[in-house]
Amino acid sequence: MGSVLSVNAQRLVADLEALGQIGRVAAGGLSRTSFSATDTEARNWYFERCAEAGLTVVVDGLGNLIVSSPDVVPETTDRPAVWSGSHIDTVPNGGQFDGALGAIAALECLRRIHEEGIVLERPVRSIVYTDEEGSYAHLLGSSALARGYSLAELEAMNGRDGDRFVDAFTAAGGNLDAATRTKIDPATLHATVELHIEQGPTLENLGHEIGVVTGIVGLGGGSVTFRGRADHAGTTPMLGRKDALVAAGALVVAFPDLAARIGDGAVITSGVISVEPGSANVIPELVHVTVDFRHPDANQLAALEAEIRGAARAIADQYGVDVSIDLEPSIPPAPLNQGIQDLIAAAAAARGLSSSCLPSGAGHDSQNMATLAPTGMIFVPSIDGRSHCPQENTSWIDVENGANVLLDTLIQLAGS
Ligand code: HGY
Ligand code: MN
Ligand code: MN
Repeated sequence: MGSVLSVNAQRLVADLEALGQIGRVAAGGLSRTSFSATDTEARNWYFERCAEAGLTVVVDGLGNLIVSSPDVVPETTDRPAVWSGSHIDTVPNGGQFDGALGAIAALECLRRIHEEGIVLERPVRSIVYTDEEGSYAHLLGSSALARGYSLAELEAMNGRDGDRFVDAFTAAGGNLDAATRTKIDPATLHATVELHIEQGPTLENLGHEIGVVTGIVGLGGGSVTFRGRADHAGTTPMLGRKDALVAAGALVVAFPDLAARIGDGAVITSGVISVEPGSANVIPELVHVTVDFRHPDANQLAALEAEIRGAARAIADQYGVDVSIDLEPSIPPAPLNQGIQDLIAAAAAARGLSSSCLPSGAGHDSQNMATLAPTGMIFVPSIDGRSHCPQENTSWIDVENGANVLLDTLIQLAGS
């Protein structure tokens, strides 16, 4: 039973524990938002692990890290490669497994293939995708690989904190010209596989060890800005005010009803609201509301976006304020490759692990990679189904099982 090769679990756990200390904040979680000093620190830590293992790293124009084993048999070097990876940026005060698990497990798989001198039919590469958490744009790094960004798009991009992408990116050493030349040729990819925590309760509730992901939710987002009129909080009668925050509040309170109109699977969230001028005794003039919305069906995702746009305009009229709606192009839902799902399920069974098929309500770089090559995802259980918070946790045995199933799947995909 089991595969000829397994991960070095002790090293994998040690790496995840070490990475889990980079960006630790007083609130108990991790803050490694993209292009921040802690994100850069984590990347440098990752570079050191690659150097230690004798692996070579290429950094693309938007900071995606693409790691290869230098001793791939020459005639296979140029064959379409098998990619595996995830992200090491986090949400503010996030957890230590979201993204990190898949990024480090992929590195561990490449290390094991490299150090055992396993000769495969095509290269295996370990990837770290930039800004998966969308500090600047949902799944920024893998979107850059799949569709690329124009300079105008990058220059118009603002972060969740209101800062400009170009400023953060160049301050972190990025080159804007290179950032517009990231789109890859799908012919260079054979397949991609990502290991990730489930970030929900399904596997734990079922008591299953491995999740075979069937598809990934479609997602859209951006911001809605209401512009009212700053006035004195004490002398301005309630009737006739142009209060941008009352309008913004009306939009956020409407989210449950808007989602209910679309039905099951529709979710809408606002995680950041900024208010200007931001004084208790001034009627808010300018309010930015972030919007994150999702649905597993592309048409329903578009319908959900239309509901949000319609509600924002109607509320602006109702409260006598102006509104501007700035949403990114939505990222379509992605069905995942059935053949790779079968490989994952077989690898789990061969190791005596229970598995079940399930969709992903979280967005992942794999939904962009699925537009380029056959793509699969492996989930492991999240304790209490928690994620995007300091309580995010996964048992080390589930980490090891997930990484071994990933290794088996990669060897199957690269070996044949
Ligand atoms: O938001 C998401 O679903 C992912 O964690 N970026
Ligand atoms: Mn993630
Ligand atoms: Mn996340």
